[in-house]
Amino acid sequence: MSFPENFLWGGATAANQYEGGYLSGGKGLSTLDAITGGDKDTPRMITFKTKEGEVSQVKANQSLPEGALGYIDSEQYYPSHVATDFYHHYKEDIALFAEMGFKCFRFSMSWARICPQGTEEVNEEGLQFYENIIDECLKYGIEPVVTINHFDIPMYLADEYDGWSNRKVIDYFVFFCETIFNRYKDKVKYWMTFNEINFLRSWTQIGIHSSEPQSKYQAAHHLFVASAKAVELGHSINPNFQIGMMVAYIPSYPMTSKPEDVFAAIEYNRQHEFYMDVQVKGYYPAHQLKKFEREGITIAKEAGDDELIAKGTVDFIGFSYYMSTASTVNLENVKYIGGNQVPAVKNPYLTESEWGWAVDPLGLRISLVQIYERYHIPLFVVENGFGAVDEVTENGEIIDDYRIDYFSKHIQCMKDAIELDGVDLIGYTPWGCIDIVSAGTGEMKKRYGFIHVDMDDQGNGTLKRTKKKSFDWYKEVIATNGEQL
Ligand code: P53
Repeated sequence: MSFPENFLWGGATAANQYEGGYLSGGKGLSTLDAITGGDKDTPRMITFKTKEGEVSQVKANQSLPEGALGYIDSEQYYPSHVATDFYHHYKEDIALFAEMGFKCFRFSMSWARICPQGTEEVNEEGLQFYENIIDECLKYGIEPVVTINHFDIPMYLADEYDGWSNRKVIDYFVFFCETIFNRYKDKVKYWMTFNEINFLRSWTQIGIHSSEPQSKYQAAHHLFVASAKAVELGHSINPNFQIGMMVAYIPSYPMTSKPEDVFAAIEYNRQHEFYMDVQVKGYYPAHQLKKFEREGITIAKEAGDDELIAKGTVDFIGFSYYMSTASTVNLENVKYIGGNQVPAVKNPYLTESEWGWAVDPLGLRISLVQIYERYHIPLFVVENGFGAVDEVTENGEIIDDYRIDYFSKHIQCMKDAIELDGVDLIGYTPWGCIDIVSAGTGEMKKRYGFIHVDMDDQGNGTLKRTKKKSFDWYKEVIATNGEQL
């Protein structure tokens, strides 16, 4: 058998895209609670109040005026407020995961549910909510895999501290980690600090008002220090903890064999390798320091930061893989495709999803090989999947053969990476194993799940759960430990 016997088959979600209950049980506001819905053509917006008290909005990836405060506008629709209501459906949902045979379930803890302001005041009801989820998982022998922070920050820390640009936020984050490590130390073994740390750059995600590279990299430094401290602390609380980093891995191929294109791909790939280098090797890579020098970026460090980063390296690399891209210096002839954060160069050998994400199963094997041979620590594919519009037939079925096709090809490539390349892969958690709100577009229409949830882009729906065709397919994959695809 190619997949190891204890391989962690499962699924993945994130609090703000799934839970809802945005003010229930003592939860404080998170930045993402002030981000509107949208679709392919309508960008998500941040609603806020200026220092002068005026209500305004900007695109979710843009900067905010200094002193602007996140604001919930009753005229707008915010998908995080109900999402697909895991808050009230967790027992039903985890029972469905168990029915599929999940060995693990990756979810994130909302910082603002546990520390409503992000500071050192703890909300017991929030802690209990996650304990219920964990207990429900353990009841079925499902290993909880916790993302400590997934794409948001308590609103108070954004409003009062300018989020991660402020060093004080490191202490608050470490306090949050200490709280959950202590509480769940005998129940949770697998942790990841920050989701897709290489994408953290906006008010939405890290609470910073400016979008200048200087602010972004200063905040990244604080995230690195916080993560390193969390890793050290976690290991001191329970030496069996496996604490990982999490990166969005989008490998870029040279468009041609022209050496300049090859170099362009190297430069593109450094964007994610930088974050892995710091968190796995424990130091800033030379090319990044040179880039800072060239671009006039100065990172304010405190004495001891470099040592902390060197000591607090992670136990495994969790990464998301959805697509690859291509790099070239001849930009005038290329076509651009969706991509999520930035337009991506179209690779003429690949087709794309409706949202313009290139479908490239071999790219997953390429990623596994590239990452493993660079870092030599265990890998965990913690996100992968196909966002698509699902049609519900007249008799209520969802025949998602396109999703089955996507997954079977990707799983085959993971198998090859284990069997033929010797990669140490510990698990696989397809994204949005049950339908949840899209992070990029804020819509429900872009679905990833094995389980359909009746909910639309305006927040209408019964929230009823229905198994898609892929549900039984994935159940069989897990039952045969990846032999039957
Ligand atoms: P949605 C961009 C590119 C690759 C992964 O994305 C990304 C993003 C940011 O949107 O994010 C991860 O929902 C992220 C999840 C997200 C998932 O990809 O835009 O960790 O929160 O839902 C899929 O289709």
